[in-house]
Amino acid sequence: MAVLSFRTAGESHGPQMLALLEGLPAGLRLDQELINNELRRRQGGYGRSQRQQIERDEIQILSGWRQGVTMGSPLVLMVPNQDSRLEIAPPVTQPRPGHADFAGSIKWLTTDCRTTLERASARETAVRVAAGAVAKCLLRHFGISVVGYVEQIGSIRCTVESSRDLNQLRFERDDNEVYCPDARSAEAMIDQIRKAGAEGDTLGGVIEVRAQGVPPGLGSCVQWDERLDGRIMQAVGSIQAIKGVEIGGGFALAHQRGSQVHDVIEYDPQQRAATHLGFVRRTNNAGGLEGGMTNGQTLVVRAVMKPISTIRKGMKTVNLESLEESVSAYERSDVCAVPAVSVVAENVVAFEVARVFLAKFGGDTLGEVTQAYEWFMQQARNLGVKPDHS
Ligand code: EPS
Repeated sequence: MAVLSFRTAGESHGPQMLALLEGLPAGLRLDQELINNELRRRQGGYGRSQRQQIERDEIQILSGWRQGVTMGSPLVLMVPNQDSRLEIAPPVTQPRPGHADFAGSIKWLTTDCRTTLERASARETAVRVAAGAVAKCLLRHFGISVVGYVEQIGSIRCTVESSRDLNQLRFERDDNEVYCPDARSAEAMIDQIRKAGAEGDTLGGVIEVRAQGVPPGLGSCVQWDERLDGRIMQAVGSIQAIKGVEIGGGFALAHQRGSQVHDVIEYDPQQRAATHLGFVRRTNNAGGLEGGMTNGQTLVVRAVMKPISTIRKGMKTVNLESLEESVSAYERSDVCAVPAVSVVAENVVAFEVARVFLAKFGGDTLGEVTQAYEWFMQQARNLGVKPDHS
């Protein structure tokens, strides 16, 4: 059995974006409507560019399934690009500060930033979302749900209490154009985006992802690259324009003492059936991860997105052909893509959870995975109650 993984291919203005995904067990029903819904949400959000009026992202699964069910073979996921014009797109010689344009042009020894920007583009996140949505088809089979939303845009920040019900959060998030679960903050965010756009500028923000129903013991403390916190930081930190990732209390923990930060452990036998096995943590500063392993509490991941680097009013740069002072290139741009990034982060976190889930419970068929999961949960529930858990 291959480890659950995916790689992507495709250019922003090429014919399509692609992902090759492998490591799923056979027998898993893939829900195209679920996948397409995530793709639609990623295209949306207040502040998106005219490009999203051209694109109509819909998944095509080219291999690895039959009659709607996985076969244990690699999946090829394809999202066509409607704005496909790679061969005729003009060169770009004025690198945008903050974009991959400059560093990539030096790296590939060219004065044409298009060599870099076509692949660096956040268009690639369409297929990352598709891969994550496929992973969600597995997770929901085991009662795991993942929700991402916007917490801050520009200077407008809303606080989402840790006790909020995830379904309620999702419902309120889906009720406005910035995917923020607080309606009043959402209005103020929209206002800020409108103002930034009118001034030819862009805005960043903060997104949060929560995953509930995740069993304890996923990931590992044994090797650095098996620690789930590290894997999540890599997966989320590699999303275009992300500049920081936090788990649980994150950077705010620096200001407090250990006794204030760590989540005390209690036990309530009435709650043994839940994924946290009756071990109650009244706070969740750890964000569901201790020692690189899930502890049965809700996973909490936060990330900051810098403001988009394609700016209508332009920024000072150098023309790579003439080496003269110039203004950064502009064709069109999102004013704010923080709502879209909340969808991307939700789906990449889902993928990482599915990866460690299958690392622990993996098998060739969904039946084997289910059996391994149920056996483990049963043993874990008996910890302390029934001494022999080997
Ligand atoms: C992007 C630049 C823009 C965005 C694109 C990401 O593309 P274009 O240059 O065609 O206007 O629209 O995002 C998407 C196409 C998308 O689907 O998210 C960039 O430079 O990263």
